[in-house]
Amino acid sequence: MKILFSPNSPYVRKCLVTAHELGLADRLQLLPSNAHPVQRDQQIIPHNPLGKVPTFFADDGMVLYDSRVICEYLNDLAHGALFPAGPQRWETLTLQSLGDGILDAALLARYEDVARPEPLRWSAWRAGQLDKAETSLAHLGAHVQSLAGRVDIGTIAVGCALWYLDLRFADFAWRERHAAVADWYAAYSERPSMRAQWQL
Ligand SMILES: N[C@@H](CCC(=O)N[C@@H](CS)C(=O)NCC(=O)O)C(=O)O
Repeated sequence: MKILFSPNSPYVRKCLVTAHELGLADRLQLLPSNAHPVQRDQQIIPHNPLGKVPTFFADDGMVLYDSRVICEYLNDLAHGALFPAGPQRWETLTLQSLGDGILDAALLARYEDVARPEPLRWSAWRAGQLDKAETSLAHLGAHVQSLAGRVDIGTIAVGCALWYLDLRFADFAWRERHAAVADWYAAYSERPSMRAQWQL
């Protein structure tokens, strides 16, 4: 199995953390990529017309994107329990959507900082994106007891979102306002899957 890789992509990381939790990380070969919304990576497009990473190549030749599909495929392959069945499934998938939504907003703010030409930047729009992270963290803080002891696609997505906020938005200082989430993440980020480092 192969995956188009970028070391700072939180969605790629989400797939790799998932693979690690499932005992599949060693079976994944990392391939170089340069996904960018403006200088688009032409080598990705024949496989994934969106030109994004993660893009994943299964051993049978099937190509999968995006991170949600890749993670569920890996879970099925390993007969894992990261996507629970029954009523718990919907809560877990919604938590995944919250983690991914924080990432979507943070990535848009990041592109505003580094991809958009300075004269075209719109600070209120950037602030609006980071406020999505803020309101989502407030929601997580109010329901933090529901995260306790859980390892599934929901907590993986949230963990990767917090990892990315630390990587790109240290000034956002989310721990100062969301102590309960910080406590949860302090323990969760010690998991071997979250501590693992990947490089080409
Ligand atoms: N919803 C997608 C998001 C993937 C995504 O936006 N990846 C970024 C890198 S972190 C990317 O490829 N950006 C290039 C682009 O926007 O064209 C997923 O979950 O995989």
